Formats: sequence, structure tokens, C-alpha cells
Amino acid sequence: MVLRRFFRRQVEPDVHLDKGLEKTRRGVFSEITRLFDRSEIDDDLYEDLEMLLIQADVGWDVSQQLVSELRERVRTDGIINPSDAREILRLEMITLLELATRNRTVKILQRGVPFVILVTGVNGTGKTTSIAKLARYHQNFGRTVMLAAGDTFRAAAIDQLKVWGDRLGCAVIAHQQGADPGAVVFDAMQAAHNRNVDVLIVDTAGRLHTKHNLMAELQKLRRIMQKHVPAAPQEVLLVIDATTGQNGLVQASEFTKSVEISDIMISKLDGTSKGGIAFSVAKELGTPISYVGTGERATDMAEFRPAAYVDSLFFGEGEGL
Ligand SMILES: Nc1nc2c(ncn2[C@@H]2O[C@H](COP(=O)(O)OP(=O)(O)O)[C@@H](O)[C@H]2O)c(=O)[nH]1
Ligand SMILES: [Mg+2]
Repeated sequence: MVLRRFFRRQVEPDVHLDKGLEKTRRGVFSEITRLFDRSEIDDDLYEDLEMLLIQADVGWDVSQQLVSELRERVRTDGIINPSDAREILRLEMITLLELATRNRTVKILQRGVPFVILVTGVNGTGKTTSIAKLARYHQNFGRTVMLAAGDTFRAAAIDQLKVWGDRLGCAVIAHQQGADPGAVVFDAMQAAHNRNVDVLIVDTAGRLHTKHNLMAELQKLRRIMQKHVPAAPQEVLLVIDATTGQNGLVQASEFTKSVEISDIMISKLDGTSKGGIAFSVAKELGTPISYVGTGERATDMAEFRPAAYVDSLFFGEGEGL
């Protein structure tokens, strides 16, 4: 088997990803890159690699899997050059992420039918900020966007969404604090229809105390949406905070067990040196990762693409071209 001798980027750099993954790249991943700058492949290499992957929050199981696959490939392909082994690792990592994105459904926006996105996740993970990012993302395609303040627990949450609506120039449907989220969604569906809105993004509270309550609430919102648009919500997005690591992953898996999630956004990648979380999310949840959040502004978002993600872990801006 012929491997490329030079370790290089496969795809065009993505500035948001490069920025978001900077801490992870400068930390653990630069050490991983350096690991392979040795003269031969030995046991130390594998042991150090496993430890570094775990440090990057790739997760115990996934780290073991990657390292044992690498060992196997090196053995069966008779690889002796460490830099070739590094290339194999990179390809393995891309494949692992591709498995999770494989079942991403193609979203079709129909004219005259609002495309409804229901956004869920534990409180503080970045739901509302991610809504602003998604709004902006769809606006860039020339779509009209409306927001619905379905997190009615705190007045501040409603205000926060209104501020984003003002900044982005999208209408926000909101009721008073403590109102029934179902009533907000009902009004929003009607307004979206009347005003010919292309995309309606619905915020929700992440603080329902039991799994049962959460599920009941989201099911109720779903039924209300479906009275207007049978296919709604066409996207159910779960926001996972990258800074919460494996702990956040456990909380996220509770959501995926209770609610049918179609897409994942990993937020706050810029705030962590543990960008390896994407690999455990991909492996453990099996739900497609569709977006990553890389900052607090509406523009700080990238579509999730496996090869670009892995390349951003290994190469900085302008490097490896
Ligand atoms: N650094 C960084 N901060 C973020 C990101 N997404 C959200 N935040 C911040 O995280 C905090 C909680 O976000 P918010 O959207 O209110 O979370 P929610 O409670 O799930 O709606 C806020 O201070 C946001 O500015 C991100 O991608 N990067
Ligand atoms: Mg919120």
C-alpha cells in the first residue's frame, strides 16, 4: 500500500473550525503530531497515543479502538515509517466521524411550508446562542427566519432571544415568563404560516426535572407543530457543550434516549482543549453531528464535516496546505 509521505490537509481549511479547535490543536494534538516524529514505531508510541487521546476527551473506548485499529493496520500493511502510521490514524479518525454523519438526512425546504427546528439540550449548553447561529446560517441562504421563545422559565431567556432577533432582523414570537411553551409554539406556527416564513426555530427550556416531564413537554410541542405542518419538526437539534466533556455526553445520551434527535450541535469548542469529544459523541450517540459552535457570536459556527474537523485538529490556519 502506498501512503502519501507528507502529512497534509485533505480539504480546504475552515476558519471557524481552525479557530474553534485551536486550544485542542495546540495542546494535545500537537503532542500527537510530535509523537510520530520519531525514527520507529514502538510500543511507547501506542501507549502515549492512547493516553493523549483520552486527554483530548476522545473517550476511553474510542481511544482504545483507534489505537488497536492502528496497531492492526501497521502490522498487516507492514508499515515501518511513523509518519505513515500518523496518516493511517488520521484516516481512521475521519472514518469514525463519517459513520456518525452517514445517517444524516437530507433536509428539504418546501416553498410555503415552514421548516421547523426544535432546539433541545441541558440548560447553559448554548441553545439560545446556537439558535442565533442557525438563524444566521439560514439567512445566508436567503431564507426568512422566525424565532419562538419556548423557554418560558426565565424572563431573561425570553429577552435574550429578543435581543438576538433584533440583531439578526428576525421576528420573535414570545409570551410572558411562565407561559405555556405550547401556546408560544402554537402562535409561532400560525405566525410563520401567515408571514410565509421559511424557517422557524423554537427555543426550549433545558431544566425539566425528570426525563418523563421533558419527553412529555417535547411530545406536546411536536403535536402542536404537526397540526400546522405534518412533517414538523423537520429538525430536532441537541446542543452539547464541549466544555462539559464526558459528563455532558452522559446527559446528552439521556436526551437521545427520550427524544428523537435528528442532529447535534457541539457548542463551545473554542472554550476547551478537549475537542476530541466529537469522537465519543459520534461513537456513543450515533446521532449525526451537523454543526459546531466556535464562539459567542452568530457567525461562530461551522457545518460539521469529518475530514475538515480532523484536519483542523492536526493543522493550524494556512498550515499543511
Ligand atoms: N465560547 C463560547 N461560548 C458560548 C458558545 N455558545 C454559547 N456560549 C455561551 O454560553 C453561555 C450559555 O449560552 P446560552 O445560549 O444562553 O445557553 P442555553 O441556556 O442553553 O440557552 C452564554 O454565555 C453564551 O454566550 C460557544 O460556541 N462558544
Ligand atoms: Mg437559553
